[in-house]
Amino acid sequence: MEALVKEDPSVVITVDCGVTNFEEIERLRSLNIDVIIIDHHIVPPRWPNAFAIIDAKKETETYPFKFLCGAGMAFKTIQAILRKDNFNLPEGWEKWLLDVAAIATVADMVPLLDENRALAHYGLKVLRKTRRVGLAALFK
Ligand SMILES: [Mn+2]
Repeated sequence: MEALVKEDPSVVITVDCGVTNFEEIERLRSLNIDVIIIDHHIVPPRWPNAFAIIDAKKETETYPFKFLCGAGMAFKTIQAILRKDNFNLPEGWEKWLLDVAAIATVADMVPLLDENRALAHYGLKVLRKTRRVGLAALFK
């Protein structure tokens, strides 16, 4: 938290945490830092006062698949953003993020069904070609 605040960000995006981090989110708000929470944990009865909460388990959430891991949720968020503005990236560019989404899906032990199965399946294909040095070493 101290290292984060020193960076003087205007926005903080959490992945795989945040829905229960009331104290940290209040601190960031007090410093005029917007917080966007991307989480897959069950939203408690009282929600943190974040700028936005993206959580498949939120009661009002209509997205049909409820079991994405945090990185899976982040991947879906990136897909949604790219549908609004592709930032001049080639179509389908986001597939190169699937290696990370696949590792997170397996490591977070979410059920390997439906979209999670697709993320893991195609993510392993991307992992074979990954340019991330650490992941390539791990994959070997
Ligand atoms: Mn998780």
